Amino acid sequence: MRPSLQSLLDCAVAAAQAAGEHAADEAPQRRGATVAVAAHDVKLELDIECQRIAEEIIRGTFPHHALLGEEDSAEKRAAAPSESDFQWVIDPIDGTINFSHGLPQWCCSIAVLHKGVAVAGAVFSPEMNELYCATRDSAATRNGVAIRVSDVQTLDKAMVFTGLDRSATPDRHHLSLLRRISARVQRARIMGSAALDLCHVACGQAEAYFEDWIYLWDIAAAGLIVQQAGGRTEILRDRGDHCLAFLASNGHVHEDIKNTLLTSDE
Ligand code: LIP
Repeated sequence: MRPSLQSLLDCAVAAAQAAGEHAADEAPQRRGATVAVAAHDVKLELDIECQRIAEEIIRGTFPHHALLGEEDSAEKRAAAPSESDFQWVIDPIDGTINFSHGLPQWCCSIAVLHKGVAVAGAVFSPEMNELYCATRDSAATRNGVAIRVSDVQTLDKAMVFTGLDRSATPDRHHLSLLRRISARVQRARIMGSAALDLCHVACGQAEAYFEDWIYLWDIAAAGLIVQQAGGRTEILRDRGDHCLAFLASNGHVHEDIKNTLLTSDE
């Protein structure tokens, strides 16, 4: 029997809260056990611990569902796909570098997809004391209160979140995207957590989020939350291995921000 959306959401919330609270409890070790995986990026052993906590809760309720997590090994990624129509997508600590430096802008993000479409999601930010939720057939909420995207209609009044341009090359700076967006919008910001950036769009605190070379686990739950808050999301490019160019907005500024992104100035 197909589980109800509410039962899926309840499990996502329980898993996100357990993993997030574990990370918060272990915060004194936040600078420990970091592995530099790339320029400007780190991995924490705590990421792996938190993913395992979330997976245990999910498996305890839905033992036959598929699991995809940011910390999965290459072998697990290469394993034969599950036969289940349901796939859980886990980012145990989104905003890892913020977390490792003691900044509160980090969260645990958990979504569940049915046949590839997000149907329930939870984003839990322990140090900001915020829980964002949505299912495919319910309004998005923050701490149980319905949230909605803003009515801002034009880019010159828009706050836009983005990240470092990971496609940077020797002749294309990490901040080229920020420069391009900044020229057109009221303010552009790099806050370091895609999931929380998207939740700020869902709450009407910002009008758009865009990032290239971002992963499915960073945006799956919060992308659904934006949709259920009346916003719009779009995969501008699928780069393979769950890596995307992803845009979300309040809907009103979507085409303008998309044109800004697709119009190269280099
Ligand atoms: C982070 C994203 C952020 C991006 C960072 C990093 P992580 O996810 O949330 O938007 O700019 O490079 O990918 O690695 O902290 O889960």
